[in-house]
Amino acid sequence: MARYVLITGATSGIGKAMAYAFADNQDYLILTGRRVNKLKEIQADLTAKYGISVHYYQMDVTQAAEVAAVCRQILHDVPQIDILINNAGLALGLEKFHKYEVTDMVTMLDTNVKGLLYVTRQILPSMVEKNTGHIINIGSTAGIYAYAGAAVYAATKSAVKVLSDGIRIDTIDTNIKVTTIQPGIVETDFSEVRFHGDKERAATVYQGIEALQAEDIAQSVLFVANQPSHVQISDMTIMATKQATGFLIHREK
Ligand code: NDP
Ligand code: 8X3
Repeated sequence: MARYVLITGATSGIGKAMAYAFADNQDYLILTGRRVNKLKEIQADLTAKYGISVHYYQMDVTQAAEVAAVCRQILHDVPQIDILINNAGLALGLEKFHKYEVTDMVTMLDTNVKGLLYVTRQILPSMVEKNTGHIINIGSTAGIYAYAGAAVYAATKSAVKVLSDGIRIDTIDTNIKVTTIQPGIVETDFSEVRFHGDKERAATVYQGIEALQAEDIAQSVLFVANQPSHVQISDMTIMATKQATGFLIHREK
């Protein structure tokens, strides 16, 4: 039976790839992000290709009041959210802590941690009420292994993992599942965003290594979401083959 899948940050990269993977699985989609033109394009394409129901909403996860209003609207427009994928996130900068732009640090916390809290706090009560649902949070290998110049990004992804664990404990007497997905290096717009639009510098991140692609993560998430009701995958870490920790990567010259 088709499920209603809400994805935050569905305009590009892993979020967009997940939209296509779940659409191919004949699930219904609720796509959110800030760039509404992208959401509109993706909705049109998915509807044409897969003939499924796709709703989209502009939603900046850093804005608590906006998140509350949009989530209320979503819960009014669709019967329920079966799967919530907290994917919206970013790194900004790669710099020693004592030199870091404070605004970049705060934006990462606001997006990766507070954004996840705002959305989940709005959606989870309806799952508890229906005694069913699955929350899938996109963490990172950075949440396991801190690396140079990324103390705050790593801390936000560590928080994602611990929040997932805490929510799993708080919903233990329900049929709700909670999963943290921890990808390693994935070739998306992530590095371009991190380096404030510097495409050349962003490209160097993926040189000499066959990085993961957004579709690889999407297929892993679909696998996690398609387990029988008694199977809860709590955590999944996915690295490139030539990657051993968050930042230990073997590059071919
Ligand atoms: P992209 O930059 O391609 O995608 C990021 C998505 O997050 C976009 O859709 C963007 O949408 C959305 N987003 C960012 N800020 C906000 C906001 N304030 N409100 C709503 N949406 C927002 O990168 P990825 O696909 O790689 O990143 C997706 C997730 O995966 C992130 O949480 C990232 O930390 C995580 N990750 C990425 C890895 C990688 O190597 N690429 C590895 C491990 C984890 P819009 O700008 O339209 O709002
Ligand atoms: C994003 C990938 O390389 O910054 O989480 O850990 S990395």
